[in-house]
Amino acid sequence: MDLFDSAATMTPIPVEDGELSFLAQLALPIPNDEVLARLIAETAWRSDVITLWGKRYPQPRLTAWHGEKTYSYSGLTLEPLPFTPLQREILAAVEAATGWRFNSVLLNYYRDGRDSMGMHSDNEPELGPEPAIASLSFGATRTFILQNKLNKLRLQLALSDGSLLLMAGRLQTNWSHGINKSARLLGPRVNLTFRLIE
Ligand SMILES: O=C(O)CCC(=O)C(=O)O
Repeated sequence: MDLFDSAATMTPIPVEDGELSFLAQLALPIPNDEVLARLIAETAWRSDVITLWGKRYPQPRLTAWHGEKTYSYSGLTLEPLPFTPLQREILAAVEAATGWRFNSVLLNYYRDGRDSMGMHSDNEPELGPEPAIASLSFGATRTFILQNKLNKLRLQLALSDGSLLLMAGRLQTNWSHGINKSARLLGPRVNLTFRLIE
């Protein structure tokens, strides 16, 4: 892989009370469609039930947790599977592009437009007060919604195949984010959020 390509710079997106930056296409040594097909086929996908405000709901997507540390959210405790060789290659490119180090990844598999992720913040204590979270997407473009917790301002970002979004600073304290269901006929999408668990 060309080192210069992997260090392509992230472009800041100005937001109040947080940090966001974006790279339209992360350079990887493997084509995006091959990465998507391998992630779908080779991942041990889980279909979990989460607890929100005391009620239990099936998650409207499949997930997997890999890396070095245990992670707990919404009443779930995820024991990590080791990074796969493919995930390690992707991790190296994400670390080079963002300048941050990560030790864990949450994979989300949106099988079609009916799969989604509710509005939430990644603010669990083990992420620390100002976590850097790198979100890499493959497959169908989905709309990422951000909402400011104080003034309710909403932003929308199209997360297309190969795009990398970095959330940092006070973003998780001051904003929530999610992916709505879509009525459109959409193909599969896999999103990887790389995190550093303390
Ligand atoms: O699929 C996405 O782009 C969102 C992922 C996300 O919000 C998360 O993993 O916390």
